[in-house]
Amino acid sequence: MLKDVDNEIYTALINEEEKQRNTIDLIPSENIVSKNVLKLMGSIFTNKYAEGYPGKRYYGGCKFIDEVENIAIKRACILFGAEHANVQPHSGSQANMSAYFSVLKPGDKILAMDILSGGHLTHGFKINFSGIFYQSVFYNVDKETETIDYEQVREIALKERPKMIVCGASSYSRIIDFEKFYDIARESGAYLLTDIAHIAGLVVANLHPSPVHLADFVTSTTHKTLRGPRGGLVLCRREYSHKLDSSIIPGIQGGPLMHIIAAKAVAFKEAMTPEFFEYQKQIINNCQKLCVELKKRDYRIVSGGTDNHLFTIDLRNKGLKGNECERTLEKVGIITNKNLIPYDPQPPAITSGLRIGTPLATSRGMKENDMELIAEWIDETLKNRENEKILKDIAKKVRRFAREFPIYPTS
Ligand code: DSN
Repeated sequence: MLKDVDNEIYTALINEEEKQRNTIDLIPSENIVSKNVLKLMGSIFTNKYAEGYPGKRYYGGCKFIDEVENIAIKRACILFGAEHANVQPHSGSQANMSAYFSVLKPGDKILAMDILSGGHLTHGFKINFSGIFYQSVFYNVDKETETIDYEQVREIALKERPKMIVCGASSYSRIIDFEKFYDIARESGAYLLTDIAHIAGLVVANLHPSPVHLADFVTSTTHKTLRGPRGGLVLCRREYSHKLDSSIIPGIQGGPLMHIIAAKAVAFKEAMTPEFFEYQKQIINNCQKLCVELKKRDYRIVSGGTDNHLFTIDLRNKGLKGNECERTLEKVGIITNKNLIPYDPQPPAITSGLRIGTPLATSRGMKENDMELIAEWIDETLKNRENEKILKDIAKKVRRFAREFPIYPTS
C-alpha cells in the first residue's frame, strides 16, 4: 500500500483529492478526466519502451503498443479531420517545438501574439526555447477593442516576412479568425501554425471554427477543453508528415509515453460522442453566464465578454491586483489564476487581471444558475477580503456547494 511505503506522498494525494472535491476550480486550462482516461494513465503501458513509430520501433515486444498508437492516430485524424496526426508529444510545448523543428532553422523569424496580449511562452517569448532559437516578432491586441487587429498582423507580416506565423493563445476570449491568418500567411509567404491547446474541445464540437484545413501545422494539448490526459498532439498535412514525425523522434523526444497515448485514444473516442458536444456547449453557456453576472457586479471584462471557455477580469476599477485576488479567492475555495491584461501596467507576478474559465466546473455538472452563485461569492469575497469572519462563512458555503458535484460525472 502506498500509505505504508510512502506516507508523505500518500498524504499529499489524499489532501489534493479532498481539495479538488471541496473547491470550485475556475482555471481555464484545467479539467477532470474520465475514470477510463485516469485508469490508462496509471496502466502497465507505462512499462514499455517503444521509440519509433508503429511497425518501425527500436524495441521488440511492441505488438499491442503499435495497436494502441495506430488507434490513437486514426481517431485523432477522424476527430479533427486531419490528414496526419502525431500523438507522441509529451506536452503542448513539445508539440510546438516539433512543429517549429519540422520546417524552421535556428535564427528563422516567427511572428506570434505577444505574451502580454495573451500569447504563450512557446510562441517566441525571449527566455523560452522559441525566443532563444528563433527571432521573434509579435502582434498585439488592439488597445481599444482588446481583440486581434488582423490588419496590424498583416502589416507586420508584410514588413517582417517571418518564416512562420503562429496564432492561438493562452488567454484570449474571442473567436480567432483562422481564415484571415491563412490569407496573411499566404500573402507574406509564411508557414501557418495554429495552436489550439485551449480551444481544441470547442473546435471538435464545431463551436469554434477549425483551422485544420488551413494551417500547415495544428498543435494542441490534450488535457484542456479536450478533457484527455496531460499531453500534446500535432496535426499536419500529409506532405509534412515525415518531417514532423522525425522532428519528434529522433528530433526532440525519445520513448513515447504509451500509457498517455492509450489514454489519449480513449479521450478522442469520448470526444466523438453527442455528450461531448453538449458538454462543450455548456462550457460556453456557463462561461458567458459567469461573465454577465460579474459584469452586473461592475467587473470589467477584457474585450467586453467571451465567445469561448474563458475570460479575463480587469481588476483596476476595483483597485485590486491579480495576485491578491487569486490568494483571497483561494482562501474561500475558489481557485483562479492571476493573469496579465493587455498592456498591463503590473508585472507578471502581480498582474491587473484574473483569468476565469469553466471547463472543469462544467465537467462537474455545474450549470448557469450555479454561475450566478459563484459570481456572487467571488464578489462578496473580494469586497470582504479583510474580514476573516465573512471569508470563513463563504468558505463553508463554497465547500458545501462543491461537494454536491462529484469529481467524475462523465465516467
Ligand atoms: N499553462 C497553460 C495555461 O494555463 O494556459 C498554457 O500552457
